[in-house]
Amino acid sequence: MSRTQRLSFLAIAVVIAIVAVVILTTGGDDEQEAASTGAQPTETPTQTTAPDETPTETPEPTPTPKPQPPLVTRGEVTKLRFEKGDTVKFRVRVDVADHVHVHGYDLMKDVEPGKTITFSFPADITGIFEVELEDRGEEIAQLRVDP
Ligand SMILES: [Cu+2]
Repeated sequence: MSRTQRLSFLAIAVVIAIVAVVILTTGGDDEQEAASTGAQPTETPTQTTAPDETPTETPEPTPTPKPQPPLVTRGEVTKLRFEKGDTVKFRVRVDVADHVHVHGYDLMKDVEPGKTITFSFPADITGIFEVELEDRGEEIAQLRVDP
């Protein structure tokens, strides 16, 4: 009988183990479903991986502000120096409405108070030129183009 009892215990233990495994497995499935439900949000972070590419593009615009052309304002004569063949590029922001006149190149642009305008043109004339607020006759920058 003792062997039979041991066999019975073994059988019971096996059954319990099987049941436990089944329950755990079923529970595991539920968790996996929950996990797969969570896997959808996990796909969202995967989409975040795509936006990660966007932040990768974001550093590209970030360097763009770095090479911002020099900003010319009133109060001091900004020295702008380029070499022939360069692209002369600078910005102007003043607190008055006027016309910005680049002598030598004879370029003129209207400027509004507080608004930034940008000049960009090829440095094909060497020399030192005045950049002025035309109406005021006020020099705001000195453009120098070396050979
Ligand atoms: Cu002028």
